[in-house]
Amino acid sequence: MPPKQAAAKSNVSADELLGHYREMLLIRRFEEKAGQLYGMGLIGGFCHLYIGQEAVVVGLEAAADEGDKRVTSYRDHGHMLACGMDPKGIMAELTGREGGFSKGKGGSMHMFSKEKHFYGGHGIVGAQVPLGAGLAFSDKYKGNDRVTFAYFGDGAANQGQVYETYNMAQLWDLPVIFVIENNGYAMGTSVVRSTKSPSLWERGAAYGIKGEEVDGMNVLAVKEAGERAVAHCRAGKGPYILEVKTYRYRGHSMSDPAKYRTRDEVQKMRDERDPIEQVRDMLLTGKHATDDDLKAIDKEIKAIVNDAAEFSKESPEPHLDELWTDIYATEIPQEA
Ligand SMILES: Cc1ncc(C[n+]2csc(CCOP(=O)(O)OP(=O)(O)O)c2C)c(N)n1
Ligand SMILES: [Mg+2]
Repeated sequence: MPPKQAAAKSNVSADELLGHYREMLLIRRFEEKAGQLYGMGLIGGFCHLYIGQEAVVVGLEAAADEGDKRVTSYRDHGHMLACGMDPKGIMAELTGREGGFSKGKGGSMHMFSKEKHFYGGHGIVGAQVPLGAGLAFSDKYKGNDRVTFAYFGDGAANQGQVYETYNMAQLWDLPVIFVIENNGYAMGTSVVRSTKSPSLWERGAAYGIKGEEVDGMNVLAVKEAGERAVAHCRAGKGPYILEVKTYRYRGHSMSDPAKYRTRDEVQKMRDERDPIEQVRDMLLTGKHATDDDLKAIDKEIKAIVNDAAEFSKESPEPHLDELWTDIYATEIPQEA
C-alpha cells in the first residue's frame, strides 16, 4: 500500500478513502450475491436491494460513534453491513436459516442487533421514523450524548407520522438525525409525480428543525454533512434533517417490472455518478492505490461475500419448535 497522503480532491487520508471503498464495495457485492441467490430460489419473500445508495450509509456511519443508534426501512442490508453486523448472519437470514440474525424467521426486512445498536428493518413505510425519535428519547432521558439515525425514503417523507414526529422531536430537543434517502422513486412513482415541494428537508422549517440537502453519490460529502448533523444533536440542539439525494440502480424489490424509467436514465447515473467509481478515481488519480491494490481489495471482499453465501446455504432451516419462540418478551430489558 502507498504511504498515507492527503487525497487529491480533499484533505482526506488514503486510509480513510480505502476504508470507504472497501465498505461500499462490500455492500455492492453482497447485494449482487443476494440478487443471484434470489434468482436461484434460495431467498423467498421480499428483498429490496441497496445498490447505488452505498455512499449514504457508509458516509453517515463514518460520522457516527460507538453507541449511536440506527433504524431504517425494509431496504436494510447496507445499513446492517455498514454498522458492522456479520455478513454471514445477514445472508443466512435472507435464506431463512437458523444462523440468521432472526434465526431465519424474519427474512430481509426483519433483522436486529442489540450489540450494534441496529433497531431494524421495518416493512411498514415510515413506521421507523417515530421509533427513531423514541430511541433518541431514551438516550436523552438517560442523559448520555448518543445520537440516533432514523433513515426513511422520499415516499415515506409524505406520511403524516413523519410530521407528528418532527413536532415532538423538536419540542423535546431529541438527538435524532432524520435521514431522507431520496432515491427519486417510491416503488414505481417518481418523486416528481408524488410530491409538490421539490425540497423535502426544507419542510423541517415549519417546526424550526435545521437541515440540508446532500449529494448522496459522494461519500465524502455525506460524511461531512453527517458530522455537522451529529455535532448539532450531541450539543443538545435537537433534531437535524439530512435529505440525501441518491439513486437506486435495481428495481424497488426483486419483483419490480421497472417500466417507470428508461434504461438510459439508470445507465447515465451508473456511468457518471457511481459512488464507488468516484472513490476509485480519487484513489487512482491521487496515487493512493494502484490497480493491483484495488484488485486485491475486490478479491478480499468477494471472498467475504462467498463465505457468507456458503454459510447461508449450509446453515440448517429453523427447527419446528422455533415457531413458538420470540413472540412475546419473556423478560423486561434492564439497561443501565
Ligand atoms: C404504510 C405502508 N404503505 C404502503 C406500503 C407499500 N410500500 C412499500 S415500499 C413503498 C414505497 C416507499 O418508497 P420510499 O419511501 O421512497 O423508499 P424506497 O423504497 O425508495 O427506499 C410502498 C408504497 C407499505 N409497505 N407500508
Ligand atoms: Mg424512494
